[in-house]
Amino acid sequence: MKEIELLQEMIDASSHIVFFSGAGVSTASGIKDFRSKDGLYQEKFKYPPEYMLSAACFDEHPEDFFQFYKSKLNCLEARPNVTHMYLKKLEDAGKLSAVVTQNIDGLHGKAEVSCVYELHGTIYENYCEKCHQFYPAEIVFECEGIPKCHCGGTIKPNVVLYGEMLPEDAYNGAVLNISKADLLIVAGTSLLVEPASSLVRCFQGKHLVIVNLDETPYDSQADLVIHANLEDVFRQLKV
Ligand code: CNA
Repeated sequence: MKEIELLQEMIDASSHIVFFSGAGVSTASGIKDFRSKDGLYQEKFKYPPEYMLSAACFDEHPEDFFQFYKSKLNCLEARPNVTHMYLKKLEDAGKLSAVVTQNIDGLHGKAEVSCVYELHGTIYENYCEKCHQFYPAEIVFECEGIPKCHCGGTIKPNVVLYGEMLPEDAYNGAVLNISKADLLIVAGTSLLVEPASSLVRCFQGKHLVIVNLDETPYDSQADLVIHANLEDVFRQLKV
């Protein structure tokens, strides 16, 4: 594919690459995304999915929130795929400055990429709302009903729910790295979730590349758009 050759040339010519990932990067690891044809938004739930994953639902209907969270977002068994592993090689070669991700599955970390900004938090961190005691993800996913701390408080996953702010450190790190990058590869994201998607506008470098199955609102601004499966693209790329 001609586009893959072009992307390879851009990677070869760049030394401060930032990779901005969304749920589509993890579908090859068996984790459903939200908005594609096999995504979670095609299923029927008690409330609309945006509400199921909102701070309002966590506060008003915690039973429903945790029922959804535990049945739909449990990806403890998932393993990194070819795209995650390519990024690890790119980092080892000194060419990748950072991964900025909207994913909460921890797969970039499992691939041992060290510079990862998790804009929407991670399922692997969970804290008691009352006493702030840390709990591992297994406790939350494997308990019955609402996960409770020994102090009686509710254990809250450290994932950003609709209606909540992005974590300041991750956001600032993302802005800094994207604004200094020479190549920004945006992959597996519909770019429909704000404020994460607007981070693309911080990019001032040479090449903006979008790799995604479906169209995104930023396609017209990119230097290269590849509408293809990420696995098919990244399997062919060299470091
Ligand atoms: P989204 O809106 O569901 O978009 C995913 C995009 O990926 C779609 O446009 C698809 O076309 C594309 N896509 C899916 N599979 C592939 C593939 N194999 N190759 C190429 N493209 C593919 O998800 P976003 O990440 O844009 O939305 C942000 C939400 C989704 C964040 O709040 C996440 O926390 C949330 N989310 C995360 C996960 C995860 O951590 N793995 C899973 C589901 C949802």
